[in-house]
Amino acid sequence: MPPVTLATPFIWSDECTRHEPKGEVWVGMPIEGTEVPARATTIREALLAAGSSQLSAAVHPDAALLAVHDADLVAWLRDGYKEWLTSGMLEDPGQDRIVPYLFPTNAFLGGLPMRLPTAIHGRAGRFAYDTMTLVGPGTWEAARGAVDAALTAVDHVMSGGGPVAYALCRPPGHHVTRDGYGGSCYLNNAAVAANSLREQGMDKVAIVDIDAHHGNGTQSVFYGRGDVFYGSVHVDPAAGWFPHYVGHADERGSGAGEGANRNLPLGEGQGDEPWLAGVRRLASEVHEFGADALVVSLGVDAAADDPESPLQVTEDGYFSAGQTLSELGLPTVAVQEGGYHLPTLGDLVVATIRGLESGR
Ligand code: SP5
Ligand code: ZN
Repeated sequence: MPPVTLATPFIWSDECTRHEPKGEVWVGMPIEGTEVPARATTIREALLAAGSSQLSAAVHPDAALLAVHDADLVAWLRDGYKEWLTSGMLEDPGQDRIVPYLFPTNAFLGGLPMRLPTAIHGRAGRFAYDTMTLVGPGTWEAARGAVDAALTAVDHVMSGGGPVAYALCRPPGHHVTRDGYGGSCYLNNAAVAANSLREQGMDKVAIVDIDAHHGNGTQSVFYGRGDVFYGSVHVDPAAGWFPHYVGHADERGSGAGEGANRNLPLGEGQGDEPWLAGVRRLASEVHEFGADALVVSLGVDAAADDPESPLQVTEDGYFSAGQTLSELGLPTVAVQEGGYHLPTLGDLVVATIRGLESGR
C-alpha cells in the first residue's frame, strides 16, 4: 500500500536559498560547508513527492523578531555585509564573506566597557561567536525569510489551519542567543515561533529539540523564563562535540525558569533506543509542564549517515520520535534545524512529519 499523502503543509520562502556560506573556517582551516542551499531544495522535493502542500511564507514585521533578538544583532545581520563591501574588504584582503578574527570576550575586555570598533573587521566578532558562520550577499534575506516561514507556520496553526505545520527554514536557527550567532545559524526561528505562540495567547509553550546538537541559543533565550519549556536530546558536548560549553545535564533553568530546561546528552554512537527514550522523557516532561502548544526543533542530523554528528538514529527512529510527540495532542509547529546528508535528508524529514501527524 502506498503511504498516505501528507496532510501537513510546508511553509516555504524563496529567500531561503539565497544564503551561500561558500565554506566555513574551522580551526583556521577553510573547509567546505555542509549547510548548503541544496538542503532546502532537497527537502522541498521530498515533501512535494509525499503530497505535502506548499504554502508561501508571508512577510512579517520585525516585531516578533525583535522580541527575541537584540536590535543591534538584527541591524548587524541586515547591514553588515554592505559595509563589508564598502569598506573594501573584497579588494583588500580579497575576502567576500564576513569572517571575524577578534572576539570581545570577558577574558579580553576584563570588565572594561565594550566599545564599538571603527573597522568593520574589528566589529565582525561582536555578535559572532565562531568562525564557521559566515555572512555573504544573501545571508540576511535568507535568515529573515526563514523567520517568516516559522511565523507563517505559527499563523497557520493559530488560525485553525490544522494541528501541525512545518516550516522549511534555512538557514537553521537554534544556536542563536539573544545577541550571539554561530553554528551555521543567524536568527533563531524556533525561539521566535515559540515566543510568538506565547504572544498570541498560548499560556505555556514547550520546545522539543531533536537536532543532534544542543540548541544553546534557544536554551539561552528562555533560560530564565517559566512560560517556555526547553528540552533537548543531543550528542554530549562533554564527549567533545559542538557547542562544547553548553548543553550539559545540570543546566536546569534559573529564577522563574528553574526546572523548565532539560538536557539529555547522549554518548557517541548512540542509536534509536537511547535517543527515543530521551524523546519519550522530554514528551512526558512537556505533559507535566502543561504546555498548550509545541515547537519542534526538527534537526535530522542525528541520523546515522550524517557527517556532522556521531549519533546513529534511523528513519524509523525519526518516525517514532514524531509519533511520540504527536501523542501529546498539542498544536505543533515544526521548524527545520540541521541535517546535512543530502541523499537521506528528504526522507528523514518526511518520516518525522508522518510521525507528527499520526493519530490526528
Ligand atoms: C544547526 C546545526 O546543526 N549546526 C551544527 C553546527 C555544528 N558544526 C560543528 C562543525 C565542526 C566542523 N565540521 C567539520 C566536519 C568534519 N566531519
Ligand atoms: Zn545540528
